[in-house]
Amino acid sequence: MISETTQSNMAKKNQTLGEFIIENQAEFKYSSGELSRLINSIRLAAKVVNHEVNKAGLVDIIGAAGDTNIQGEDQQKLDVYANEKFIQTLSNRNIVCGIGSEENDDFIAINSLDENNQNKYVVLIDPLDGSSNIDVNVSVGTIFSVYRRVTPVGTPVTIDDFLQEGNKQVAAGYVIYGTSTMLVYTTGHGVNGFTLNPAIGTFYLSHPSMQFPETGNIYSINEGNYAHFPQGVKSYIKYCQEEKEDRPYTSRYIGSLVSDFHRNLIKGGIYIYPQTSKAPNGKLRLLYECNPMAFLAEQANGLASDGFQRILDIQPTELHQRVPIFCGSRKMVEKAEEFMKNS
Ligand code: AHM
Ligand code: MG
Repeated sequence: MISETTQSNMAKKNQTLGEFIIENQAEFKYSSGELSRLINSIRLAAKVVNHEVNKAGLVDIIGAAGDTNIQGEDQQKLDVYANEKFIQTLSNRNIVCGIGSEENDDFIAINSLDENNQNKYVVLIDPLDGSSNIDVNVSVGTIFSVYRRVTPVGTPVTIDDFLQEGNKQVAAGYVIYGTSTMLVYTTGHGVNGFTLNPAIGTFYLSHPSMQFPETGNIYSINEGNYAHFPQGVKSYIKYCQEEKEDRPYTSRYIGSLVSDFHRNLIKGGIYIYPQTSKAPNGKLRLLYECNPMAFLAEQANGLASDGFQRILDIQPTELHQRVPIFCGSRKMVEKAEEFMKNS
């Protein structure tokens, strides 16, 4: 269900992200301004990372990872750089009480010994997803997810604050560093997309109330793994390729979750990273990739499943847990689930 407030934003296409955050602050039920400050920090870190990502093609000129550049600064791998920037931005501003990152083995407790730390939120982040695409100038993304802590405010965060079901998320989103840089996010009141004007460093509301088309004609899966897929996925792929009604569908796979998801969100489609005989839980991480994308998908009238159950209802047992994912246009995900159940 999209709220009236969100619908009213349809008319405000040239609104900046900053204005949008302030205007919609009240939509959030614990509206203390903390969540707004958090989204603001992500916006800032996204701009910094975007600047660096855009220079990636100049690597032969300014130096590769491990080199020292002309100013005497060490060049870092971009995923390490992005990780540092997001963590720095969120912790320096004293906005969250804990951060979990796909790049770090363990979670980080912020100001864990400071009883005055009244922050209520933890963030889980994949700072640069699909980073192998950087070397070939293909879009990559940042994915983030926000939860309200479950342990008492003012005490150090524990693993329980991070191992929450996805349906407890209070916000989630991604930044796509593509032909344009966009920040797409939800606080549980629909999904809105903002495009960066790089000349002035401002994000504008360009895609209000984003919705997955109910069905589509794109399927996105790494078919190179076909031999290792479960029978249900093999049969669904054959269904997509059949000459019938609106099929065959088109196959599109960038290998960058954020980009594949974003295209399917706009055009209609399904993204699948299933379990395989080599990777029985699939590849993607529940907390850093699947849950935030699932929250966005449902808020945009789509679905996200592990083939049998809703992603958002899975109880996580570990920080870096992997799960299979089937995500996108509602009817397509339902169809794929049907094949999984019947196989
Ligand atoms: P990463 O977190 O190591 O970057 O891996 C995640 C990426 C996703 O963006 C993408 O959809 C998937 O891995 C591609 O995997 P594969 O190359 O196995 O198809
Ligand atoms: Mg990743």
